[in-house]
Amino acid sequence: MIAPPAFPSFQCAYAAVLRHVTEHYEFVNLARGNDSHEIIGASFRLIDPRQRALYLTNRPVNPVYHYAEALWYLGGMRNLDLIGHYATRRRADSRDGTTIEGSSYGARIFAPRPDGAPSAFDRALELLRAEKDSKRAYLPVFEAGDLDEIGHPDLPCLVGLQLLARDGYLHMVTYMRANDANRGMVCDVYSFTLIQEFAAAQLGLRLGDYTHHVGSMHVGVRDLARAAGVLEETAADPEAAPLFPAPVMPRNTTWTHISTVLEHEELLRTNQAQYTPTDVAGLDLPRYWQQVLLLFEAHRQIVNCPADPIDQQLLDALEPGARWQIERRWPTRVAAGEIA
Ligand code: 5HM
Repeated sequence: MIAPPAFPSFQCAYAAVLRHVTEHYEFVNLARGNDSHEIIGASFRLIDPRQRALYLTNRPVNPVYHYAEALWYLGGMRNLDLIGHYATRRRADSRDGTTIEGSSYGARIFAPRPDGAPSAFDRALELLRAEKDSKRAYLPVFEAGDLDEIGHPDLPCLVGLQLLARDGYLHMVTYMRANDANRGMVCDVYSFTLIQEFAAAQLGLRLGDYTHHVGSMHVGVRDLARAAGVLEETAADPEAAPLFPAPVMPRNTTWTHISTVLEHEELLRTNQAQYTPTDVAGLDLPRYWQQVLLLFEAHRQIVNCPADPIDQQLLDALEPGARWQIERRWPTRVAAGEIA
């Protein structure tokens, strides 16, 4: 038995997966018109799951979407309102135009069950509090019923998450049936490691390792040029430390903080509120979560004030890593000459 290769950051793991799949793919997969280069069975481990962000010029990411997705999961939502606002492509996953059935993982993990029983997440935490060495704290996502309809537009790619408390650390293992290395994986690892960090805070444990196992790991043929750009950018130093330190979720983070962030997010999303950095600093939230609200405010400005650059005071109030990502993702929305 061999442990999966360990990486100091997701960025290193991401580049290694892209390199492996593009150079050593086993199959050309044509399922559902998404032609991809595929390997069967892929795993990696992150020794610092907080280092979940990419800082790559050739692969700009949307830091607002990252938090939106993680909060959508934590909120146990199926509804498109939040997720479809930050990524309109997610609307294509919906059949009825209002909900997402399969990839709304949060509804299967964090929402109370249909019979009113506590969520799988709450049960798993109870279990780990009762028997800290347990191997049973598994959060299932993929269900037998998901296979009932051939051609279903949105089947969960996540099979389940497992929490393992060992020696004061909370480790997590993710099991996925399929992962698009250049697209889904970037968001999945971000959200799942954030869920791990939240779970560790609830249990009063330190953040342990994150292990990611995938059945079909693939890179879309349409993304091969973009993957080549990432490999070129990371070739000189594949183990390079991330450009910025990772924000640390406070260990006193509670469900109340998550609800408060979601309430303010909705006000910003619907343009019912506009916040200055001073307004956000005055909210009863840890600085970590205030930073998340600053990102939602930046997005509010991007959507609602299309002719203006993002407010300079807001950019100045962002953590340097988030600011770097915003500047690369929306270079035309940053005042000329301001990109750091
Ligand atoms: O045909 P299939 O259902 O496997 O297509 C889903 C595609 O979205 C796959 O390429 C899968 O790897 C990717 N995906 C992902 O990587 C989808 C989701 C949503 O469930 C996800 N990660 N979270």
